[in-house]
Amino acid sequence: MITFITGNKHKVIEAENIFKDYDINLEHIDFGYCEPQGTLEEVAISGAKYASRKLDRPVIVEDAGLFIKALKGFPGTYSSYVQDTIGNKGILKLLTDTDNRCAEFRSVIGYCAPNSEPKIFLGKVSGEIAVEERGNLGFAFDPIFYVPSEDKTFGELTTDEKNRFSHRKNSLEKFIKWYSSQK
Ligand code: ITT
Repeated sequence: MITFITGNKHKVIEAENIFKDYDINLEHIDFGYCEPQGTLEEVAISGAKYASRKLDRPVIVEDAGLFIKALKGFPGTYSSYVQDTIGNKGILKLLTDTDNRCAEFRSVIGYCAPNSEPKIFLGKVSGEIAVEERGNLGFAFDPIFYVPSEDKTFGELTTDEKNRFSHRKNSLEKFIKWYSSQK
């Protein structure tokens, strides 16, 4: 059994959909842990270690972010704050008249068991920032994250479709491969 620590129910839905193809039981707990300001990797490492010790069980945590090239990686590690403040409309405004709309979603999974040190797994997906919000599926930045190969935003993809190639799919798959090889 692995416990996914997150306050984000959309992440849980996506993770459950990915784990169902594997022989690993996943439970979910919304257990607040203090996130230091730092890189995605630092946040995932400290969160996983803290939660595994507090709850005395193996856990995964995830820290994710949207990195926009023309904004030199912003909002990156500030993604939660930016989503809660200026939101998608604010991001679109920052990119008015910007030709280079390349962006990347990153997800870092931190895994830790009570008596071991944390391990991290990075997943990425490339895309572009759309010129307007499209679709009402997914969550947060999904309606402005456009995937050219699909000609759709993440907001227009079902969970199954997003899970074919998302940053979360890539990080969780790396984790699952490593975890399964440990058994
Ligand atoms: P935790 O409890 O797991 O920390 P969170 O929602 O705070 O949940 P993060 O800090 O990892 O998640 O994410 C930073 C921001 O990026 C936050 O506003 C998320 O909603 C958003 N985000 C993360 N993954 C996303 C995805 O797949 N699609 C759209 N937005 C995403």
